[in-house]
Amino acid sequence: PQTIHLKDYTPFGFEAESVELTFRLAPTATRVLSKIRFLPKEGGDGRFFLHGEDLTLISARIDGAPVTPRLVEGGLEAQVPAEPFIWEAEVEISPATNTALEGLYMSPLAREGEAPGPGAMYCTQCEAEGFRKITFYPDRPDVMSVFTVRIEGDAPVMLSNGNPVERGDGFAVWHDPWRKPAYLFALVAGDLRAHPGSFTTMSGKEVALNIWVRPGPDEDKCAFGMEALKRSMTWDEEVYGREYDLDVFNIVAVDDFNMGAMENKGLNVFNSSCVLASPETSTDMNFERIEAIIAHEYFHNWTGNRITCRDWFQLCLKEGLTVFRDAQFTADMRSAPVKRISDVIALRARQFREDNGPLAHPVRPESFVEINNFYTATVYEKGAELIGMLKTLVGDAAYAKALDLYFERHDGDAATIEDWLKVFEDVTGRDLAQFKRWYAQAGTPRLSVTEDFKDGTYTLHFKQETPPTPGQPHKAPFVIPIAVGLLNPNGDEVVPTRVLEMTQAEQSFSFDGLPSKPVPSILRDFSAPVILERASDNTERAFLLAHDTDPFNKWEAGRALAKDVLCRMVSEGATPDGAYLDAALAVLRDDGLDPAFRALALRLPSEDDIAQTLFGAGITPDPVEIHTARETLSQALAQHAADTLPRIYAAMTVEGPYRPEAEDAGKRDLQGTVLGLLSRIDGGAQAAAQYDAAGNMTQQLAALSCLLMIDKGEPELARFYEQWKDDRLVIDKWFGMQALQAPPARAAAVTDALTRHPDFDFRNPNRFRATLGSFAANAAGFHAADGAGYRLLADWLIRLDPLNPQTTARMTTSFETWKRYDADRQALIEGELRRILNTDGLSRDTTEMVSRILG
Ligand code: BAL
Ligand code: ZN
Repeated sequence: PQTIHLKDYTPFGFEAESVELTFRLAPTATRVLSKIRFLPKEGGDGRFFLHGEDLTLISARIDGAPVTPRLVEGGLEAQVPAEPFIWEAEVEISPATNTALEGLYMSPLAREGEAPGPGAMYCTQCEAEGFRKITFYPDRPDVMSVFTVRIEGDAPVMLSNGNPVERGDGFAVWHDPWRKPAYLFALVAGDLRAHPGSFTTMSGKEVALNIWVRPGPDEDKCAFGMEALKRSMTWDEEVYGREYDLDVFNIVAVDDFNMGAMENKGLNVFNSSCVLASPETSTDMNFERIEAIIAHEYFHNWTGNRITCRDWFQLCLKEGLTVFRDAQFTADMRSAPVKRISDVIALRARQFREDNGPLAHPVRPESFVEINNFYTATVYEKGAELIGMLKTLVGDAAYAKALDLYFERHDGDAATIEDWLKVFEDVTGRDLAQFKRWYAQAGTPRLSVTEDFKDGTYTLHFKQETPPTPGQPHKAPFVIPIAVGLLNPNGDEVVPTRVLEMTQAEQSFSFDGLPSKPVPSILRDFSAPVILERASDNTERAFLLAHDTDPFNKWEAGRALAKDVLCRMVSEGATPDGAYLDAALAVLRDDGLDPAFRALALRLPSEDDIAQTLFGAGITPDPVEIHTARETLSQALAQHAADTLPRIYAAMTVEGPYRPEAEDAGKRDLQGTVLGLLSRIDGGAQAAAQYDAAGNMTQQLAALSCLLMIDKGEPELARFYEQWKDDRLVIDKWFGMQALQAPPARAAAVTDALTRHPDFDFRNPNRFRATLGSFAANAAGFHAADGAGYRLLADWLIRLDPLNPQTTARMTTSFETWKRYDADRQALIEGELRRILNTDGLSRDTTEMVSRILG
């Protein structure tokens, strides 16, 4: 397959002034007619190439005269006039058999060889390169045009981007006045019901809002999403001054979707798991995630749609910024420290893992084979961290000015990272050349620090080092904003937070006039995505856990303590550490702390996190031993806190009807954590009682999870299935928790049995991820020494690949950590990776991923 390089970027030689599309919908023979006015650009090379995949060309015309274009790899070429001209084409496509879920497809997927059911809807997904499966087109984000779309068919609801123009018997016409790239095109048609709403923008314009779902129980699950949308619209006006720009904003929920959601202009399409919510069927975590994703997609209207990307190498331009904006929104709606801590946990679990393995790549990659493989934690989450660092470095006021300038200068553009950084340079006068390295160099910097104290002066000596990553053996130093505060030994803060700007490979910073040697709190609020290395001891960690005024570092101290204890239990056979147990108990009992914070502080580092840490310290991790150590420490904490658990459990009971608000959710979270500990000493009695009494999914699922954790819960699992068998999103949870929580020795067998369940449709990405993805996250089960887990996952990846390459390729990342493990496990994994790679007809997506993982 062909590798595409950033350095080879050349503009398209033609403007697409206007696009008219007509869809004549039919499940296996949809006709798409396109009429596009192209203008040759000055200095263009005149080569007229249009992308196209899986299309049957029926006819083509230029300025009304029939032409026969040359069909070439990935599209077509034609001789065109040197003057503006009209290109017309008619193609045929088959949405009903499109299981890849890119381009135009139908959901629910029809059974093989059968026609789609009467409730099936037409739906599109065009980012990144799905539009070329709809018609021949310059399918690249820097080609922007004004689209008019006519949909012909018998569906009661037919939607596209922009504003509705006309609706008649068997047709609907939509016009989007905003120029956009083809990846933001969308069409939806089917028997859908609207949950309506409305919003008055800051300039007084009325916008009609709708969340569209299939008729039935989903209709009652839209209210929360609608309110979240309105909150997002208000927030973007108040915080970024961004107003919505169409008469309507539509969201559609679809069950078969490769991603979480998609920001198509005026017509967002959502994976139903990321928009539908009710207290009975959704957990607090689901509610929070739905609110964040609705905000994310809505915020893309400005950061992504009004200002888009010049090419796919610039993906982080819209994604990093939009993730940063949705995190700010969640922090404002809920608890800022809890949001920050949760984000850092996720960053370390996904991005640090990626950055420290064979798939490491820069936030702005320089080459790719398949762009779908670069919708990664690095582009998204590390991309957002870069925005956060930039804001820390320039300050809030300059950040706000730079954003205003960005919107003013680049509205309507397909922009680059250079454009983005230039607005900051112009506003602040800073040279950001060194900062730009964050976009170009992969890998997580290791920031080590030593200290000395003499005559009232305390000095921190920092050293940064970034390990080699694929294709990048040597790294130049980064600019690292290091937020530091100092505490007196009595626990008072003696120096409040100050941002040190490190630019050299080694650099020292001093603080004068101190009465005694302070305790440092370094990298407050996780001010940079680095691994901080500092010789510390558990006394100091316990001190910071008790006294740090920075909530992030307070939590971080507890986490470092737990991690140290767990790593010593695994590598030295140590027993659970008394200092840790005392510190954890103190947090549990501290009613002055936010319950959500306490829940986070009591959660032990994940097994994967411990494996990564041990590997970083030169120790080969054994997943089963790590699992055992984590279980042992949890058990010890349960016994240590036994007298306190019932009081906290009772105190965290939320009275009154369910509300998804952060305050109530935090209490339920802590109650769930306590229930986990209680279950280890009461044999699951309290969990069984909670299961029976639960009036919402958060408590029902928490109780079931506790029972599974102690290898009980068979009857509850059966009852759960009976209760929810008609709700596919809840049944995803049922699949997921069994695969995730199966005891390691049985995990592969349990998962294998789940894949034989009549409800396991592996073509549905949510079900596939819920089952196989959860299994791969069951670290000790997946890495069972006999290799059964590796074999099971590889079998299913090989099976899914011909139907859905995108989801298959994404799931190969379960193998990305393979080089951490012992020689036997490495050999087993390598065998499976080679088996996948040698599969006849393997997709470009999966071929690229597996080749990169193998290295
Ligand atoms: N643009 C793909 C989905 C998202 O990041 O919003
Ligand atoms: Zn996004």
